[in-house]
Amino acid sequence: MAEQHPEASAELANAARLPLVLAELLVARGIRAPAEAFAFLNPELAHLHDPMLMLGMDAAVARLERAIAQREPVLLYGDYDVDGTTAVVLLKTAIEMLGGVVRFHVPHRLREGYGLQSSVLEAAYAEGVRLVITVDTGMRAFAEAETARTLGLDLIVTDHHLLEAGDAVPHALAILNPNQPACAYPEKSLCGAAIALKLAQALLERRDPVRTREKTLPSFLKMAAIATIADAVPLCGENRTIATLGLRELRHPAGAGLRALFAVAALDPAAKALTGFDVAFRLAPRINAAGRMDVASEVIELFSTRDAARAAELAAKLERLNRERRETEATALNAIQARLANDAELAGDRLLVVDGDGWHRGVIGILASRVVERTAKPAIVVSMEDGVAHGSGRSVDGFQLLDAIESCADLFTRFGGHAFAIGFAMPAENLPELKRRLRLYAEVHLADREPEHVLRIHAALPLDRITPVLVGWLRKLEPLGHGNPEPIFMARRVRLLAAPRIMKERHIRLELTQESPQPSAAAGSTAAIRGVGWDLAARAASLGLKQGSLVDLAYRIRENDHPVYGGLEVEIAGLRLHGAEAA
Ligand SMILES: [Mn+2]
Repeated sequence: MAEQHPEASAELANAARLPLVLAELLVARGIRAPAEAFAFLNPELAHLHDPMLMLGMDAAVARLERAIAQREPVLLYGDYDVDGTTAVVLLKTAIEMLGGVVRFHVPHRLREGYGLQSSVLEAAYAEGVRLVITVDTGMRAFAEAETARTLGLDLIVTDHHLLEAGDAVPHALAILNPNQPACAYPEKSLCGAAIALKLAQALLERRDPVRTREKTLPSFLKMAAIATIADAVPLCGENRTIATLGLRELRHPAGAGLRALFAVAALDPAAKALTGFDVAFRLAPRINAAGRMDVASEVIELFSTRDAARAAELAAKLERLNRERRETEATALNAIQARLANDAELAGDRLLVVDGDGWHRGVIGILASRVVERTAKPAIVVSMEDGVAHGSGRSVDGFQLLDAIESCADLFTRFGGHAFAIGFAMPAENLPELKRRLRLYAEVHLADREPEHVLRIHAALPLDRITPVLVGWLRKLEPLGHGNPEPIFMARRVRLLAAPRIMKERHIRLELTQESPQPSAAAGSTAAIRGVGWDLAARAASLGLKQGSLVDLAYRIRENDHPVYGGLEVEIAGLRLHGAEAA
């Protein structure tokens, strides 16, 4: 069970007049005061921080205003993922709205790779560009920043990636990154597109504060919300404001690109409000597919075009690329599974490093995530291609993967990332040495830690307390995601009113009722509620579940919108026979 603060929860529930279970969930998110709770549950524009609080913002705005006034071409240099491409779209739109001239470059993932490239800066200079703004990249582009300085190009870096050890930053006219120690900006975990949003906000507010607050800013929040959810930054603080208000704006997409993308993803936000889940699992993969499999610049065209036919064409291409990506991913994942099943030494490692020839570099990050999900261990997937090893890694809670990688810095030609996700490139012959060192590193840093698929229970909630009113309150926690997880509840002493019904040989359906919490209390049987357990048929059989069995459940609340048997139900995340705690 997650850490409990019963007094703080009861106090908050009383003071803010909230259901106790909601107060418990808020306290678990570090919220103690009623005003904080109110702000969390009711995000509004006024919660966005003043962009001028960000270190470097003054200088960045002044230079950009000069460029706009003189119609000097500005080069936006992005990254190829959702965060990087939406960041380009955001700034491009803002600068063009103010009358400026924009060019953009998003590197080709395979041909150019991650990060700023000196050759692109040189070409831009030759074409008359004197101002370059990076988005979602640039924090470690020391050599390229030097190229810019030598050429006489002004460079503004906007990025959220962590600083190099020792806090050194590249030489630039301004660096917007709240992770700099000297930056007093209150929200440290903005994604790249949100930092671009803050720069756009600063520019627009200086031109017309009222119109910006009322009209422009809300429309910019759409793109920033997609990136905030897709980039898996914690959905609290300013990120929550951006995500919530942006999702709300997405109900009425004005642009041809978003409309076309919704159509291929079979989403209709006007009919059914978008959730964080929709963005993370239906929109983001399609946007990302462009950068993974081909050219991310088409995403920028998609979100910039006013031509519905062109937008439909580009969205259809994303759809095709996403399907290709899924197939590529499945093939490689099968190969990895086979490797782990057949290589006991590898499977026993605390930090997994799996390599293969020619695995598509666009999907190695997703593959690493899948391996982490299945093994509960940090994992790095390496693709070998033409003598170069490209790696992408994902971590587990409490293990700083970037630190592990930094301890091997001399092996890489390029590396970077953050606590949970890293990427690198190095000569293929360095791989055995990397594996050797990481194995030692993991022995020291992951020694006292057994991989476990922990089911985190957030609050106790007997089934008879699930009501439409409570569910209405819980809905105010949306958008759910990283840092603001969907609550998992615990109910003890739940009675099966019938034997489990098996569906497709794998799943179960249950008819449940909550017994009184204490065995001694009068048997007050309450209304029945349906339960569904995906892939739990074998578990139910091994527990010998039958009509009358008494169980403890971990569950999520679901609203089934089926016209006949719709209503509230529980999705079972885990179950055991009541009284089996000690087992
Ligand atoms: Mn990013």
